[in-house]
Amino acid sequence: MTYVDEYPNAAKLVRWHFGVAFVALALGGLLGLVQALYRTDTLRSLLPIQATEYYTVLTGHGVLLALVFTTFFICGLFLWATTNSLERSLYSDRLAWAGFLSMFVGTALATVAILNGFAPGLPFESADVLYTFYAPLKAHPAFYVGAALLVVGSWVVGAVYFLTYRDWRADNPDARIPLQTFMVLTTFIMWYLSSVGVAVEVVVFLIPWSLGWIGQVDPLLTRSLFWYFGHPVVYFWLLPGYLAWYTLLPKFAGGRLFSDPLARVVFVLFVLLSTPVGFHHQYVDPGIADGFKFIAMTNTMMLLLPSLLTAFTVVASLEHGARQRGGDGYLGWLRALPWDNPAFSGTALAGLMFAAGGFSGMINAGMNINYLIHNTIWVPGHFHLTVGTAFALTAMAVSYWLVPQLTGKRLRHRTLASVQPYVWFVGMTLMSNAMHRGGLAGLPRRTAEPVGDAGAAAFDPVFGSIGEIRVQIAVGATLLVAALAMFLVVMLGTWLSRPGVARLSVNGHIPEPLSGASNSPRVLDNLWLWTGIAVVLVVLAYGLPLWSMVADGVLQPGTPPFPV
Ligand code: HEM
Ligand SMILES: [Cu+2]
Repeated sequence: MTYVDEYPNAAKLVRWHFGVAFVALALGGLLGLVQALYRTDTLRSLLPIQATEYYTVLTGHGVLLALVFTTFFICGLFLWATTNSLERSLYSDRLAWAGFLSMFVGTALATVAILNGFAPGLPFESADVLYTFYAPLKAHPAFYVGAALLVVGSWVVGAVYFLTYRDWRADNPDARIPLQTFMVLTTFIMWYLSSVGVAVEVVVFLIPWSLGWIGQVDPLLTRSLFWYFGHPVVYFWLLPGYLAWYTLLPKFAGGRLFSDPLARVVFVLFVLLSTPVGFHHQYVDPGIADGFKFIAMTNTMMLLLPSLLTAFTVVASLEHGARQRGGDGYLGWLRALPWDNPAFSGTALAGLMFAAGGFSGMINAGMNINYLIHNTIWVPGHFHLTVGTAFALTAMAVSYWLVPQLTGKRLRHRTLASVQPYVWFVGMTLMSNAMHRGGLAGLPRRTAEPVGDAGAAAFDPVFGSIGEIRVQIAVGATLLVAALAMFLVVMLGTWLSRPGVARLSVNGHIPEPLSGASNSPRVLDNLWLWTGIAVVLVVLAYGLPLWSMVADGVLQPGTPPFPV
């Protein structure tokens, strides 16, 4: 039986989540192309925007892709993973719909506020505050209310996972938590813990401020609250990718996951270490003692551990799969993998790009070397490898496998689908590599005019030229948007095709890991314990610095220096 036949209500919910995610992807991707062409001065006179609208485009791109597309896709994917791995229906479809609606209304409000930036004078004015929305940039209240509704909606959908799990636990008192559910719950524990920061920022400070109820806010405090959430949010994007790499990729490769216990350890490490790191985005901010920045750096470097464990486990599973398919030799087995299956190739290429993103991430995290690349275009170069590919390409690849099961329709335009991940990969290699190099030469991020006629000479890449870097960004961006269009054609074609035309060719069964849950220590399933330790770590990393920011009055901008 296909998923949609077994859980028709849940399948409908997941389809709606994915539908909104894909619309956001389409719109956000288009804005991405506009800004890439604009800032590289490619065909600029043909583009429909003015320099003053660059921030509107950039905000739309960042919010629609990094916040809307991700959150909707993740909430939907996790609804599938929970029902599928617990083998039971959701605790309450109503509650899940309520969460979805809150997210949907929030997204609509925020999107309209952003798009108002193109048409001054409309009721929502504008919201050119970028996806890192902290003071002193100020948006129309509709934007902040929208952001709050999006987060609260995700909390409600999250409650459905936990309540469904609670019911399952009552029926299975001694069983181990199924791996996918374990991943969903740990990811959401981290999400609850960290999104409190942005909720406080928005509800307590930014909404009253944008409504004019309070005259000023403390920019350092709102920045710190934002980044308290802003780093863990990247793991909120990444861990669903990990769920796919651990539980689906080995299957796509024709094999089985190497180790379930190792996967559990990795997710627990993320619960513990994701949150007490946010100050690594504030190395250059005054008003935070160096010692706490140093603690954040150390914690960040520790996060390498779960990622390296993942690289090991996933590659080992792939090799196992390839050898099952007859591959042999030291590296010859790589040829035996199903590179023409888009679900496999997309997920695998996304993982490969994540490895590159991990290396540039280590450079971002280093407290001194960060100064070299801070606020240059290196940073978007980094996160287009991570969220922009590790997450986004994995999401697209998984959709090739999952959407047929959610709709009961066979995947259409298969040839288009099988080239799509490669086009994305080549486009991203060009764009991201050029962004990294441009950043090393000092090209700033978030500006429409990085290289005026006179300015180009100010930037001096180690090799090549700024002109060539700009061409690579423009060509890469064009390929990316072409890949995006291909994905959308496949999805629309599949979704709108008549059901029952061809027998569904997907096999939804997920094989048992080589080393199963029973080999892992029971304490790993003790979610209360890990939550407790995570809270203690947050208090240690954030307690004193936050206290020193609020001690002079919560709305007072100045902060006395804190002894190191
Ligand atoms: C579809 C192809 C894409 C293109 C052509 C593209 C292009 C760009 C460019 C050129 C910038 C830098 C602008 C600047 O700093 O001046 C940028 C920023 C950004 N991109 Fe993309 N991108 C794409 C896909 C994605 C995806 C899939 C995501 C996330 C899921 C993403 C997330 C972001 C974010 C968060 C920013 C930063 C916005 C800010 O600084 O506030 N992009 N993109
Ligand atoms: Cu970070």
